Amino acid sequence: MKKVKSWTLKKFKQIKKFAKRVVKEHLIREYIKHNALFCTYVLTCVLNSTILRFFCMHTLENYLAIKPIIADLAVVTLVGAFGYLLKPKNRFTYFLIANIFFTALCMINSIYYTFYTSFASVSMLSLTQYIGEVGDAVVENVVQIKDLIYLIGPIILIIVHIRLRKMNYYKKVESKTKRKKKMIKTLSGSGVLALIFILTLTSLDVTRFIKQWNREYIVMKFGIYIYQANDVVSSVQPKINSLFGYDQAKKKFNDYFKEEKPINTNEYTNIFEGKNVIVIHGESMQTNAMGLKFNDKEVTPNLNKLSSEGMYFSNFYSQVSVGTSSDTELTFTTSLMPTQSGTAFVSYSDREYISIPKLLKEKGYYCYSMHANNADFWNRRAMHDSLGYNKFYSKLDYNVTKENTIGLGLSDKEFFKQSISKMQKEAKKHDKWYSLSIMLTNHTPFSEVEKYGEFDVSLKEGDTTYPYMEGTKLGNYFKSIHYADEALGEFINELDQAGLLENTVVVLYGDHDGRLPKKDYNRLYNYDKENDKTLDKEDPNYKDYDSYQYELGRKVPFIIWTKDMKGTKLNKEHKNVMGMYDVMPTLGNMFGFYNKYGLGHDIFDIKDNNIVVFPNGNWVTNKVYYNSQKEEYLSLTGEAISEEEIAKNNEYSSKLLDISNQIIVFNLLKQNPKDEEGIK
Ligand code: GP9
Ligand code: MN
Repeated sequence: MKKVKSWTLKKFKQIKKFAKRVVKEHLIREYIKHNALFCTYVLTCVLNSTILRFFCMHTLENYLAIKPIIADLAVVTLVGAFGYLLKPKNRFTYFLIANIFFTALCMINSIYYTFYTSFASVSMLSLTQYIGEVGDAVVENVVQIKDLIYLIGPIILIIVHIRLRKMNYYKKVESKTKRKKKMIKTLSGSGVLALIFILTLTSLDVTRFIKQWNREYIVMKFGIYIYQANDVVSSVQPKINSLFGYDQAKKKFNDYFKEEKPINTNEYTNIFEGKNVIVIHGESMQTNAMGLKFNDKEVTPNLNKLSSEGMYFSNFYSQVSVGTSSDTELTFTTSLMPTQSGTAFVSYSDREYISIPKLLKEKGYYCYSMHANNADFWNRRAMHDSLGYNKFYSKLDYNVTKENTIGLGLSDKEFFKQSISKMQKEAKKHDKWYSLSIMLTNHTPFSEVEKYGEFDVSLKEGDTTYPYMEGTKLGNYFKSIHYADEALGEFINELDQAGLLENTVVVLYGDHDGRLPKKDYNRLYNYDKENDKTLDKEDPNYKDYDSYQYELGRKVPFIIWTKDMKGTKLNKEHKNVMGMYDVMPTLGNMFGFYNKYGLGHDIFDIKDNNIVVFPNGNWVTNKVYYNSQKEEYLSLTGEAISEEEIAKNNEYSSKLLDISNQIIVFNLLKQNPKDEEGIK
């Protein structure tokens, strides 16, 4: 301990001494003087990336951000360091090439941002037809004067170079060892900058960096250069994953789908054939909010109304992995599971998918999606195309202002309002149509409480008010979902007024749970109003909300509703366990389409024999919830569960997850004419 202390002290003294020298001997001035070209190169590259952020993201947080500047400095110095290996007279060419490269990155991203309000990705290069479209548009309308400002980098570098040449700066002779030393010193400087940068990162920064889906966030925190390097890695990774093991994967795939599944008919077969479809993607909508009331007011009156008037699947789970919203979209639309690494939307958008829109298109439908966020969030621009939507209305198609924004973007109420006219337009043009509306406001962290409108989550008894859920994250979630529910209610009314519900089926799902703290649920279910705390575990009224309750509480609503369903034989609650991957087969039976390679089941076919597999290997049936990490389970009926049943379901789950992953990674649904055993 003593040794460490004296070492630290010694180092500290050394740093202090060095700092004094830097000031006294004007070391910085000296360094710049002797490394003028390198310094110009570094500064102009960092200046360009800062200008890019300045033009693209107009937030105060961004203007004041120091993190991306440190990150850019680290990258640019790292690349520049190798220039020192060259003789002084050759260095200019090296720095100029590097500078032009970084300038080009900034320019491309600047142009891309003007067009798409997001940053460019190399994975887009594979979407050639799309590049063609973009290419024309770019030349015609998008290149603006501001995109040329980045040329200032190379221009300054050239001017400095000419001046230095006049001053005989390049005449100096440097030995090989000296050049090597300079390079190592510069590399160390870059290393120190990288270390400082890494120390400033939060866990949110790291997870978002790995997922690479929120490009603006990454550029804002990591700078454009690291963003682009990360983009290259995540675009190349799926290609590497699919290089080895194709034959084995194909064999497994053929074995898995060898047996022809009988297509059973039931009382729901073709009941909605030919009807229009309005799918509503309910951001973070959880079933447990539906049953709740605060001071006699329902948290979600409109969801409750739809569920009581329609077909309500109350034991329904989403099956998401790290791709959250996008994973649900994938599973809903294709009956496949999220991929084991990366996300299908970001990494595998160029694969072949059999999807609801594609199958409906074969039946004459026009399919479109609407989401008022950046089209590149979750790579939707590319993926909605792969999933077969004819059109994707995104942020650029909506009027988004500061006033009508909540949280991540356009408020749900405004989104729905602005969507109606688009839907009317499409309905006029097409006989049969399928639309998807992706909601946004009810998104974690649920913190813009003042914008959600009044919804009281305290406990009122007579004249006394107890804080109860006020000020908790779960309490804020209830306020937020209440807002989203209100927006939903308004949407249904507006659809009705616009005549869009006449021959239409509304399909609504919660995309995943709200990722809310377990301790808040404990407070919700065990509130001790006397001392504003959670009841003691020993208290006889204490209901333990353990990790199983938490998992089971992650259910999301799934509702199929039509204007005239109330009171008919379709108007029913269905309690059999069901997952997002069962939606496609279930709707397929009702609308008359079929996907042989779907992994779920028609719920009216499989009934109480269903199993919902989660991407982490957990699974749930009507009888048991199994936790694959702990290798433990909870019987849901009180009945004992046999080891054989657990083993059988485990085998089923791991096979299903494996096949699903391989279908996507190895692009096994792509029709290959040479492949006799392939899909026909
Ligand atoms: C992004 C929105 C939210 O556009 O759909 O995605 P999530 O964070 O829920 O995956
Ligand atoms: Mn979501």
